[in-house]
Amino acid sequence: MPAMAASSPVRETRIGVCNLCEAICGLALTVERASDGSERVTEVRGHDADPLSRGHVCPKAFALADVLEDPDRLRHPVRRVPGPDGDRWERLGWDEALDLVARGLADAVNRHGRDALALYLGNPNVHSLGAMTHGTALAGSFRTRNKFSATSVDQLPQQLVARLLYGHQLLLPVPDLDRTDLFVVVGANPMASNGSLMTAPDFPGRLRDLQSRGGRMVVLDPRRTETARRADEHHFVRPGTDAYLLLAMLHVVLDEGLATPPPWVDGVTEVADAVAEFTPALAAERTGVDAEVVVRLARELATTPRAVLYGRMGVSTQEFGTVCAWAVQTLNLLTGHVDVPGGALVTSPAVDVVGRGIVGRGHHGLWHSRVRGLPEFSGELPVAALAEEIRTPGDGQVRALLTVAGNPVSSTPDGAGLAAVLPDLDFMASVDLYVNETTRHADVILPTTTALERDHYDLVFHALAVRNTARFTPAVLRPGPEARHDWQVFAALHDRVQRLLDDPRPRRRRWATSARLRLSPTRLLAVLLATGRRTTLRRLRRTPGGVDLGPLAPSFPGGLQTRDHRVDLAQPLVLDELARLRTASGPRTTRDELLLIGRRHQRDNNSWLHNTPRLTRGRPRHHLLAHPEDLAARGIADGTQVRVTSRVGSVVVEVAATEDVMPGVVSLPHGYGHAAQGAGLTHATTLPGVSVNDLTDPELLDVSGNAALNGVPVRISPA
Ligand SMILES: Nc1nc2c(c(=O)[nH]1)N[C@H]1C(S)=C(S)[C@@H](COP(=O)(O)OP(=O)(O)OC[C@H]3O[C@@H](n4cnc5c(=O)[nH]c(N)nc54)[C@H](O)[C@@H]3O)O[C@H]1N2
Ligand SMILES: Nc1nc2c(c(=O)[nH]1)N[C@H]1C(S)=C(S)[C@@H](COP(=O)(O)OP(=O)(O)OC[C@H]3O[C@@H](n4cnc5c(=O)[nH]c(N)nc54)[C@H](O)[C@@H]3O)O[C@H]1N2
Ligand code: SF4
Ligand SMILES: [Mo]
Repeated sequence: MPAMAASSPVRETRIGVCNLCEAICGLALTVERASDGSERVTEVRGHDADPLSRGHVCPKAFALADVLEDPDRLRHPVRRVPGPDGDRWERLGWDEALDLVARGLADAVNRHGRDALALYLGNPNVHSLGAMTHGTALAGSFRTRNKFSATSVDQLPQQLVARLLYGHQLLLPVPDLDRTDLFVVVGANPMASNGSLMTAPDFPGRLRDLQSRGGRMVVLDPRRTETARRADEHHFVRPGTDAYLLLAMLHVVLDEGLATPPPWVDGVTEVADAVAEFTPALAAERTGVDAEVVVRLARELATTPRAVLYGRMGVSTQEFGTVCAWAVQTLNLLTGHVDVPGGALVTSPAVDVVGRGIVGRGHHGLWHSRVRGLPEFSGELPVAALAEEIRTPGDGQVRALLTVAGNPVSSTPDGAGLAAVLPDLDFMASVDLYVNETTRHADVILPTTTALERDHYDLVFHALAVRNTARFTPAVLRPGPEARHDWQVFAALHDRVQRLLDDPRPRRRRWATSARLRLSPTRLLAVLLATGRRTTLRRLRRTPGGVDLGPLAPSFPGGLQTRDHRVDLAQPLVLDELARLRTASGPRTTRDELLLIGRRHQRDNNSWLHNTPRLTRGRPRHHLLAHPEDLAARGIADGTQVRVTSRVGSVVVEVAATEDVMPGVVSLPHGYGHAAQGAGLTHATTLPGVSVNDLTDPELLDVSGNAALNGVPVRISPA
């Protein structure tokens, strides 16, 4: 290294990855090293040579650098010390903190049994290699039935349907965006979200390509979203009624003899019988979409050789989410668009988490929650049941809680109700970077390194991407001497808790887990890659931008995970739901009620990063959006404060009149309302807005147990 004048910092470019959303964009970061050896990120750009993201980034990528320097971020473990003027956070050393947490968790189990300990795993867990390799092992070692995660406020119906139809909860065909000619989007806003269960970095660019090759995008959404604006066709759908629309499309396809299912699909006659009553006329009455449009869309989907239907949050977090998820797959299957280029195909990732059984197939309803009898899915209970499991006395009552990278007070239905019962716990600990609306109730918070300080390989989103690629990104920055990686925290907690339990796991299993958790995620990854034989860690280290493994390719029926390598559409759970839907009258609203839906913005990221100035400046975006007619009918003026009331709660927020929402619909973004719940973030607590989940209802669930966060009946009045 050449000698440098002490005053001139050294700059170099390092390849990293953004782990904030499912697009997993490759980054080229400028890192500046000062003469004292300290390093900081001074610039974040997209990495042009990345075979998947091709240079794309969105404004959120810069927040990764902001997090590193954020004074609000916890850099060492802390203990909450209650005082007369509120809580104080006292610094702890790692050993002391880990001992305290292990003691608190083990005590609850020793005194009250395993189910007395609840876990909540938040969204960023899926975006961390260490959480996937080590966190899941720690969670399993507790053997509690009270395991919860963000899955049941998100994609649970889609995982359940994947399990039922394709034999594995993660075997989900991904829209072949780069080759399709007709992309029908129901309840998703990829222009803002950059895709979900469809890793599609640079969605805007891929859409431009689609449209310039003569392809079309059709959007069905109660709001004229950023995606709807770019669509060739957009139709308003009444929230929570999509099942009628999708089933009517199936009706048309089957009735008009347009079905061309592959030979490995069974149950077509049962489906034809089951959808016979779901006519386009009924769909029009319930959804607000013209019957001719429903018929035409069904015909276009069936007759366009390269076409695909795609549904996401809007259709999974609603009362008939499982029916919607099933209908989306069934429409794609019956119109011959599954497992063909330009339709929807499953990936063949370098680490095949599905085929190699790294993630289990999934199961549903093997046991039920104690209080409300809600079904488990793959060992997790619906998070809508968490508060009542803490609140309700009796055998199996939750007495201790561990949250990892999550914020359920802000992100799950009746968050305020959950916040109200957290202080009743005997003990609570959180693994998190911040004091947030949830972790502020913890006795101890254990902060871990951030994304840019740890090695990353995406075990989940390569498996859900529009193209097969593989990419290993070594840590961009060296963590500080006091920092711990999440996997180190998980390994330490495993060993300490097992030592303290009166009834630990059998010694052989304990030792095996302990030994495995001592290996770093990168060592484990090397083994997974080597045995997967598509590439090696050594090759990935040589090409930090990632290697291209080609477009998605057909793999069914061999690749199906069902026992007989066939797909049975006639699933009893779904057929029972159709019977329930037949007698339902649509969303249960009275005349003065409106239906509340959610909203994501390109510069929001669920409930965090609201303290980074770069993402929060600009036009406020926390408003309740409402149609001018609905406001006029209630004597409410644009821009004024309104009271929004649901069965569970009430909030006051500014309203913005817009014809971008369907009449009868109002919209609030989630992840706001930091001031009300007193998060420890400096800027966020001054950010206006309310938490939409103070209105959403833990009683409104889909059959899978997923929360119906969309289509919540509310009333609004001048505040
Ligand atoms: N009404 C309504 N509610 C919703 C939704 C909606 O559309 N409408 N969306 C739902 C969806 S899809 C999701 S995924 C959930 C998300 O819900 P959650 O997962 O509960 O919440 P997040 O806001 O993602 O919170 C992530 C937390 O993890 C911390 N964190 C970030 N990175 C790391 C890390 O590397 N290590 C550790 N230890 N911590 C980290 C952050 O500081 C933050 O506190 O919200 C759901 N809630
Ligand atoms: N910028 C940004 N990107 C993100 C995130 C983020 O917070 N910010 N979060 C990430 C996460 S965790 C996820 S899960 C994904 C989600 O990705 P998406 O599903 O694409 O995101 P949403 O914005 O929730 O889109 C849901 C759409 O459904 C519509 N909708 C609501 N109710 C109904 C209904 O009843 N019927 C129909 N047809 N539509 C309805 C809403 O108006 C909205 O446009 O985004 C990811 N990407
Ligand atoms: S789209 Fe934005 S937030 Fe998502 S991975 Fe890419 S840069 Fe990060
Ligand atoms: Mo999500």
